Amino acid sequence: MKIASARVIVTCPGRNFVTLKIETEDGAYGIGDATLNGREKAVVAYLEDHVVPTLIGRDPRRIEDIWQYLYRGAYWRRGPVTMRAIAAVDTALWDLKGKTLGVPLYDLLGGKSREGVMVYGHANGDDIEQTADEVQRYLELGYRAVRAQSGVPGVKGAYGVGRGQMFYEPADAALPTETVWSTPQYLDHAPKLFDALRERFGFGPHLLHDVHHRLTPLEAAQLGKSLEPHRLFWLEDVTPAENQEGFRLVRQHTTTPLAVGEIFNTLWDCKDLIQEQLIDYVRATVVGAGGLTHLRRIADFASVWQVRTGCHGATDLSPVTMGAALHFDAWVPNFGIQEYMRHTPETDAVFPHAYRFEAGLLYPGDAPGHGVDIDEALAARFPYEPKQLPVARLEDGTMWNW
Ligand code: CS2
Ligand code: MG
Repeated sequence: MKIASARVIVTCPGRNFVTLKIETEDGAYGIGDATLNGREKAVVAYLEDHVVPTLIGRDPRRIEDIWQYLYRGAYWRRGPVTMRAIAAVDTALWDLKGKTLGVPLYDLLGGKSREGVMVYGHANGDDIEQTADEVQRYLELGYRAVRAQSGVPGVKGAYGVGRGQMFYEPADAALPTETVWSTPQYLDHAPKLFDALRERFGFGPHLLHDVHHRLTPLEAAQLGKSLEPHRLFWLEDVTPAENQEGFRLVRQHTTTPLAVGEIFNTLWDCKDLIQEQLIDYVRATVVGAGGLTHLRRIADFASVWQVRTGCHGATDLSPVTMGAALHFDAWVPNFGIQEYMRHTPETDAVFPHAYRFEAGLLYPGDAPGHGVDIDEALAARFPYEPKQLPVARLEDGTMWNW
C-alpha cells in the first residue's frame, strides 16, 4: 500500500477549516484536521511545501514511523504550526487504517472503555442573569456539565461572551479586535456568578469556568480559593502555563480542580505540571498535540499521576478533530470530560459525521476510521475568509493575554 496523493482543502462554512486528505494508489483515503485559528495559511504552507512531498510513495500503515519522521526528522521540533501539520497527517493515517481494516478508531486504540462521553457546553451571557438563563437552556437540552462565562461590569469584551447564542466564535475580524481587561473587576465578579448559579441550580450539574490565561499565579490562587465553596468541575487556564512551575503557587493555595492545555503541542509542555500533580485535567486534543499518536502518549503519562483528559473542543477545531477525539475519549482509561461547542449547520453539512449527541453524552458512532468525511464540492463553495483572534489590553493600554 502506498500514498499516492495528499491534498490540503481550505474551506470557510462560517469559519475557516484546513483539512488534509491522504489517498492511496487504490483510492482509499483518510482525512485529518490542520486548523490553527487565525493562522490557517501558515499550516497550509507548512503542509504543502514541506510535508506533502515527503509522503508520496510511503506506506500509510506505518503511522508511528511517519510520525517520528515528521517530528524528529524536521530538526525544528514542536510549536503550533509544526504539530498541527503532524496532527493532520497522523489523524488521516489512523482514519485510513480504520477504513481499510473496516474498524472504528476506538477499536484500533484498544476498544471502548465507555459507551458515551460526557461533554460540557458553553453558557455565555452579558451579565449573571443572562448566563444563568443560558445554563438553564443547556440543562434542558440534557447537558450534565456546563461552562459558565459572564460579562464583567466595566470590562469591554470580557473573554467568552459571545455574539450569538449557542455558537460562540472569537475570531471575528481580519485584523484583531481590541478588548479591555480589568483583573480587579473580574476577581470581584466571578464568585458572584457562581453564587447565583449554585443558588439557582444547586450542586447537581457540573459547572466549569475558563479564565483564559488572564491572571498571575497569586491572583489565580486567590480566585481558586474564592471559588472553593462552589465546587467547580474545573477552573481552566488560570495563568499562562509557559512557566509550569508557576502552578505550584496556585496549587498550594487552593483545592479547586485545575485544567490546562488547549494550547499545548506536546508532552513537553505539561511534563512538570503532570508529574508534580499541579493540575487535574490536561486539555490537549488531537489537532493541537500532534494527532492521536502523541495525544495517546500524553494521556498514558498523565494516567500515572491520576491526571484526566479534557479535550479542547471549541468551534475552531473541525468536526474531524471532534470525531477523532470522541474515539480517543471512548477508549482512554483516564477520561475526564470532552468540550463540545456546537458547529453551525453549514459546518456540519461540509463535514458529514457519525457522532451524535444524546442526553449530555456524545457517541463516536461505529463507522470505520473516525467517522467524519468532507464534502469537497460543498467545501469549495465556502472560500477562505481572513479572520484573527482578538487581543486584550489593560485599562491603561498595556498589552495583556487575550
Ligand atoms: C477556549 C477557546 O474552548 C475554550 O476553552 O479557550 O474558545 C479558545 O479561545 C479558542 O479555541 C481560540 O481559538
Ligand atoms: Mg479555554
